[in-house]
Amino acid sequence: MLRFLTAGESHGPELTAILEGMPAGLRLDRQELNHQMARRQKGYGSGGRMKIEKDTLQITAGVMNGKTTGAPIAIRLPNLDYVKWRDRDILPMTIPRPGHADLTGALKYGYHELRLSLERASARETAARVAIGAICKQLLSALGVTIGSYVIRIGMISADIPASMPYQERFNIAETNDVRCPIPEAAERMQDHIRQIMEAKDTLGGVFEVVGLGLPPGLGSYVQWDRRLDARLMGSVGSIHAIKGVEIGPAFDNASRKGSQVHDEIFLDKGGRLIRHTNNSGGFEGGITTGEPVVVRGAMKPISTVLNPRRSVDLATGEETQTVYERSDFCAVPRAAVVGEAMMAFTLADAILEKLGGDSMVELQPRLVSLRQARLGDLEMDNRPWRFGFDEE
Ligand code: EPS
Repeated sequence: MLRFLTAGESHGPELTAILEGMPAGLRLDRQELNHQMARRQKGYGSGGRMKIEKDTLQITAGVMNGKTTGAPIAIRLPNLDYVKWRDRDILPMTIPRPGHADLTGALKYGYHELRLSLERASARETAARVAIGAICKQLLSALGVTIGSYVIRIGMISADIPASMPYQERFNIAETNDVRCPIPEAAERMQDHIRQIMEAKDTLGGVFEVVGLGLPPGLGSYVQWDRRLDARLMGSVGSIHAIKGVEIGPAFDNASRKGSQVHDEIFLDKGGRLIRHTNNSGGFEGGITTGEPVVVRGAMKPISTVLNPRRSVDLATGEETQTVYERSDFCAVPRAAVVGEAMMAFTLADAILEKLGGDSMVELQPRLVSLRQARLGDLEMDNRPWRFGFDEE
């Protein structure tokens, strides 16, 4: 239902994004859109670039007088760093940096200059994704869905988050510190860890958690591999730069536990609602939302650009040598969490539109209200023996 494309080089004039499939009649709050852009720019461990950029959206199509029209939405995000690159001789780049796309890009596209890989493979592109995600978030918000994130690990330091801590509280506290950690004591240790790694001229990765609240049950499907919404979410969060592992809920912990400890038992509350007291499934059964919070974790590798030179080969001279440092970040996990929100927002908005159809908000909203809920009254059973009746002529 929803599609998006981005274009733009890291140090080129601008990033461009097109989002197609948004229903008509969604009022967009521009201040809130730019607030989302600013959230992606904050995070301890960033390099110098974030002091240069001030990402502000320009919407040039698909929105008229503050409301979506149903037409493709076009977004421009200027790169303020471009002025330093235009009209300047660029030094040749011939030594591929391990972990970056320098070598794979040159192999794939037959480049004679490695910077061409860097320019498009750069995580600068995530600014465009956050712009797309910010619009999707406003659609979700109009449908009662909230998305938030927080960091649960930076390098060796992990935050021990009590299971009873409400998600909204985790989001709120994460917003108050520059490592996006919901446990202030762990946040301080994460900051120290990043400070030490910067002094050691090295980099760090980590793990963030993105959560969707207020989703109706019944989004996604098990009937075909590419309709499983948990898999679609893993793909979209896993497509973020430097994300090398994704799990739904505590999937890797669940793998070492017994089934009786993992599966979320079903209870009936006094109002006839089918409820769970745990959410080890991360909000999915059979690739379909249960109505519990949707929880996705992303594992980010350490930033590939390391101040300490790494061994590599100069492709121009054929000599084994060392990498040359390019300005970069030291740890980008707090910022990647915000990008994770954007990718979740896009994927869930797509799934909701798939369920509700509708070209306009006026059509969508009543359909949302009429969706079947996890309630006894919505699940009438035949409750009598029956036979398979396949047509086997
Ligand atoms: C990036 C390298 C750095 C980051 C950049 C991603 O940029 P530069 O090479 O200009 O210092 O700051 O991220 C952004 C510009 C951004 O907006 O997030 C990389 O190599 O991926």
